Amino acid sequence: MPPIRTVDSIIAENKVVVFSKSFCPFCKKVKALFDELKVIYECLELDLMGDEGHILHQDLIKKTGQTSVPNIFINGKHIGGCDKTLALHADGTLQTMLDGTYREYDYDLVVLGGGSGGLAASKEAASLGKKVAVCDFVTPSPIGTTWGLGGTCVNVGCIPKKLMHTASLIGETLKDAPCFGWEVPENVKHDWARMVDEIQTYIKSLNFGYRKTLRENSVTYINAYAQFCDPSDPHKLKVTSKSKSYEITARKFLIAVGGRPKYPDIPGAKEFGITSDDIFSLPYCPGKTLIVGGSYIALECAGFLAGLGLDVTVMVRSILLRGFDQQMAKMIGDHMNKHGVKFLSECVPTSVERIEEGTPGLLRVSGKLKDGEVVSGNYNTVLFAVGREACTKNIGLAEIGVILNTDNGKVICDDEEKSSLDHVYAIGDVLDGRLELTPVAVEAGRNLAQRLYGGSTVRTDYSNVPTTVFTPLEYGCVGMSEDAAVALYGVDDIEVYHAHFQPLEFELSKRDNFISYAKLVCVKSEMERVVGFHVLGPNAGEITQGYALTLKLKATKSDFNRLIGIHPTCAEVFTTMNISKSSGAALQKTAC
Ligand code: FAD
Ligand code: NA7
Repeated sequence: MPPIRTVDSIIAENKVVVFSKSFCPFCKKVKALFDELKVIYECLELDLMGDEGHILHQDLIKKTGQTSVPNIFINGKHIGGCDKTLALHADGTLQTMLDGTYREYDYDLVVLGGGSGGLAASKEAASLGKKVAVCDFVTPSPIGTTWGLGGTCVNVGCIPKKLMHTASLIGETLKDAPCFGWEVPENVKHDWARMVDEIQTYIKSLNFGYRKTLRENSVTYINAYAQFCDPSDPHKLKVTSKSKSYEITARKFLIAVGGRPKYPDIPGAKEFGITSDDIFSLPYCPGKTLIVGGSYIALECAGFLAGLGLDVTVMVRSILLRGFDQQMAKMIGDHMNKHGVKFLSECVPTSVERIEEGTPGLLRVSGKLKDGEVVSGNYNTVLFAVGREACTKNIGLAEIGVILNTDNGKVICDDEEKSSLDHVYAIGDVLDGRLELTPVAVEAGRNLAQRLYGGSTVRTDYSNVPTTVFTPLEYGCVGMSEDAAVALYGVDDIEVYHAHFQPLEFELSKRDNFISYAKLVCVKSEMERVVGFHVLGPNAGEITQGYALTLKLKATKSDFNRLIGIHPTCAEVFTTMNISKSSGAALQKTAC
């Protein structure tokens, strides 16, 4: 009689064991995987082993609690069934188990940064059964502003920005209200402190909601600053909270630390200036404000501050909205100027001095024009919007071997957000060469988690991402600027259809008469495929979101022509545009 085999004796004698049934498709899948990986394994087809098979199966159930097959062991460690094995293969763990380099970690995944991208990725990974932690820590701004969980968008970006933009639009609507029969008292005043208080209360409710959702999704929230601390162990992280410092390990890391505003290197900038990190919680009205910078954060802040009735000047080094369609950028600048925003063009700041204490106090700002002329002015507040820098300094990434772009400190990754280290990934604002937008970070985070742990192969499609600049007259766009399309296809292959339109809601007050504008940039040689969509007008974001799909689906101008509009809306202008730039015909003016 041969000695009676037990599950324990079999797994002790063999590195890899598959308890299988010959007809089971899941068993076949696992065996095929091991064959493909050229793994030598002991396979026991329990259904073909008579009584011994039955006894072994009962023994297996007792040992593992698992009734189904396949039931897999590697180096004596119980792995589980088919799904578990495939998932371990997908995230690279199976290989480490097979080649003997397997190591137990505190977490499967640690995410550095609890912003838009980090939160999305961590919840998705946890929902796929992984042990996940998120480290999030807000370093106070130079004037001491700090905030809660959720990152830039929720605390010092999209959310408070759009709410302040809304506050300013309400002011505009109040001016129109008498034309609609409302009796509005004269000298209606805006209360800055009340607005900030309401916005901050709302944001705190969002911070609370994020903490709750992490708990509900079994993601560990570590309110601490995370740094790789040991170049010889790239799986180890030091986390430093307000009260203690300790180390954790993880199989994989996701860098989602975002960015923070830059300051120009001039005297007084950090001592007396503020940035978008401070404006949304500023407890006092900023008063007469100088905004330095010509990009979208500068213009949006200038727009809502002016809309709230403040005296606003924008100091622009070169052009407005670099990277955006320059015809649209000029229209935005002209519109803002008409509404009282002053522009100090081709000028850079050289110093900021305090000349009066107070909240807001008084500052003297000096600057230099392009021709060398020195200018200066007094302002209550100076807000710098001169770009953002990736939060990758001092977190030990380069030391563990992660390659960063030396110009901007961002993490260089492949098309699957993997860095130069196999177990380190990056998404969101810190990922080099991608758009800095919340939905982009969220999509990348979800897709990455699905690929790492859910067997997905879907990559994030970074093309044709719609966006909106929330200036007083909003600007929405998707696809290429006219300038970029001409550069790529050549001027002869581009046709632009355009129209000015008047939103119905502006008609009674005759506000911004026919300033709103729409254009489609089309490639002639591709049956006038639309490669650029641009709209300047109320609710441009809402309009652009819907039409963005048409660019994804490669719509042509004739598709737009065949689409029936919704009347009376601003969006319908895109269904009726028939004047092309090349025709030289007088610009169409459409009332909605
Ligand atoms: P973040 O949201 O920045 O999150 C990173 C988190 O990591 C932060 O909480 C940070 O404190 C933390 N962190 C950093 N280093 C560490 C560390 N070492 N350890 C632990 N934690 C760390 N996008 C839009 O789509 N629409 C808009 O209208 C819009 N408006 C904006 C307006 C403004 C004023 C700004 C500044 C940005 C705006 N954005 C907008 C951009 C959007 O906010 C960002 O693209 C988005 O927040 C990026 O998400 P993220 O996850 O990459 O990083
Ligand atoms: P951007 O988009 O990087 O733009 C920075 C702006 O600031 C741009 O107009 C620059 O002018 C200007 N700038 C840069 N440095 C200076 C100095 N030293 N002095 C004066 N002006 C300067 O930054 P934002 O802050 O608007 O937004 C950053 C990102 O955050 C953005 O991509 C969003 O998605 C989220 P330039 O055109 O270079 O002459």
